[in-house]
Amino acid sequence: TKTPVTVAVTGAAGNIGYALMFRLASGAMLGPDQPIYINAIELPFAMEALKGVIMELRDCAFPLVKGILATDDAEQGFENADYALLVGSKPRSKGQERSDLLKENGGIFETIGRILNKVAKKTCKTTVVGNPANTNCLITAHNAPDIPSENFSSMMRLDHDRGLAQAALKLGHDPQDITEFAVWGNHSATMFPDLTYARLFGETYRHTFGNKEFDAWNEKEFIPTVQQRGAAIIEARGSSSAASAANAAIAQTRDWVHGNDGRWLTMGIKSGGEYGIPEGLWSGFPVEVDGEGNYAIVKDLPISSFQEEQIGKSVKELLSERDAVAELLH
Ligand code: NAX
Repeated sequence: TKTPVTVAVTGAAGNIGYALMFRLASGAMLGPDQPIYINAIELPFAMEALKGVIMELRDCAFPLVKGILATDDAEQGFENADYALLVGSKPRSKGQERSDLLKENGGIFETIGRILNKVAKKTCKTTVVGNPANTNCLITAHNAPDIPSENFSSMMRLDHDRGLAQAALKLGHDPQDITEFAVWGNHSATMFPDLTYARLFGETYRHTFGNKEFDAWNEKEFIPTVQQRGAAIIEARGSSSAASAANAAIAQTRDWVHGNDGRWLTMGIKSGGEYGIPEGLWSGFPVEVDGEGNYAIVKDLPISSFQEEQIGKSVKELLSERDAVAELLH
């Protein structure tokens, strides 16, 4: 049997946390043969709610769970962590400026980065879910200089899976039938879900769709639907996506660790300047994973002027977010 690993989760008593904890404990993230310790980290005011979540978690009697820690002390929570899922973040309050929200959340992730650097394993893999996820991830990695920056990814998988699902639904196929799809840029309404290279059973998606009709549908329906999906869910459900976000956090981390049969994924990762995306930004890219914990950006893709324009819009937003938190990045 494998040695247990430690998974730290912040925001464990929140909406996403409530869906995430049980999937994690069931083995959906690290596999059915990997025992885990779960360290649930919350703010002091949410500790009572967290107690309830953990009572339920115990009541599932999951065989893989070897220990559960509930704490509002992040140093204790991240101690020896092998994986960190950073979900906890402050929602925008009424009338608050976006730049103030960025700074406030940036402060949270600055602290978490320092603590990870100090107490987590140097091999710890971190997935940032809390918004603005890409910029929060940049801040966390920046403040954890002893952990390789490749070990920090921001969650773009929900956007990826939303795109796959819409594209598949349109042609009456299964999401798994579509390959070579990815989302570029920021996890926000500026993201660019990109079907340019997508294939359906080897044939291009565009061709199967019908060359003539594709562009209009892509630009008027597909891209806006994926970009606005989060808002549409809030409108319909009365609160933001939680179970699908938890699923995406599990899926992104699982595929990063265990691989996924050569399919492209979207992960928010540090740019090395690829495809004109400025070095040091965390952006969505098409990536491939090797099943041993490594990923690489898909290389040498031809980029059209339409793609360049779409990617550019989102990159501009990422740059302005980075500017807004510049004081946390020295
Ligand atoms: P909730 O407000 O329900 O839960 C957040 C929880 O985090 C709360 O229980 C809060 O006490 C806790 N928390 C806040 N700061 C913390 C800290 N410093 N340490 C530990 N815990 C802390 O929000 P929820 O709906 O669960 O969403 C969580 C985050 O995910 C939000 O920032 C949200 O915007 C973001 N999302 C990101 C997505 C993505 O694709 N990257 C999609 C879904 C979601 O919108």
